[in-house]
Amino acid sequence: MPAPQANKRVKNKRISRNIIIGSEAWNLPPPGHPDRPKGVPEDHTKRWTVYVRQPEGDPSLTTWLNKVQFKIFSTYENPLRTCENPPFEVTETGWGGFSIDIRLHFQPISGEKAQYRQHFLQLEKYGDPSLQEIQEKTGCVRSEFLEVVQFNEPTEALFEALTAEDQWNYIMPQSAKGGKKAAMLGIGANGKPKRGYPNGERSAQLPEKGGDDVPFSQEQEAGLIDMLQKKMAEVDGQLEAESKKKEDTEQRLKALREELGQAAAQQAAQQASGDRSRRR
Ligand code: SLL
Repeated sequence: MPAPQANKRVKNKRISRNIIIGSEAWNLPPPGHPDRPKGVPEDHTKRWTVYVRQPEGDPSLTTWLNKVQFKIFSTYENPLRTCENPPFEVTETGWGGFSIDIRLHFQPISGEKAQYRQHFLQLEKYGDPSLQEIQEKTGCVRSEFLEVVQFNEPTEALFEALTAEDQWNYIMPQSAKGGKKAAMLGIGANGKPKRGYPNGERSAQLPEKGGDDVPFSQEQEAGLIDMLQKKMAEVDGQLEAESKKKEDTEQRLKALREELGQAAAQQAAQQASGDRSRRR
């Protein structure tokens, strides 16, 4: 197989990744308080952090995310803050909230241009009374949003990276990974179920054949489709039989109605002739 390219796109594929963009703000001890950090301007009442991270348990975002820039309020020193590595976050102190421009720079293999997001740095309590009570008690105000980044027709190199197993390596300590039991359960070295082809080729497609360490396969999928088709044929048969029954019942009903109609007509005719004879 030729090496995956960063200039060739994989047609008709789209891969999405979720990220969380958020901020946390904490109350600072007032000026003069022994716990107040040194060097913080007198008028600053909060310490805050703005961040971009992956939802817990999601594949690592560094596979596709190269760098994050946070453009904070212009009065701060060096307001364009750049994070080349995770954690992608900025911590500062201040007194007021403002809107932060966030620039997501993708890995060069993606061939994607930077994307922009915005996050309002919320410092004050918000939400319903019960939420505000928690914010009051913990002294922490958090505001988070789930964002989706979509890669339409990713480059071959990015597709390869986004379907690789090592994206979960950050979760499991080395000692807990792999092992015989894990292999039996179809667990890969990263502690996640094995995917792709047994020969190691990666794909979003199911492998052809199953095995001890391949829990899902095209073979198994075909078996399932076969079973479902048989069940569908069974249900079709039952439906046909029921339709036939319904038709028969309708026929009988029609015949009965006709019979009844004739009997009633006869009765009416007799009654009428009786009336006539009585009138004479
Ligand atoms: C606005 N919300 O958008 C206001 C501005 C700026 C807050 C809020 C301290 C900055 C620093 C700080 O918290 N500024 O020390 O440079 O107009």
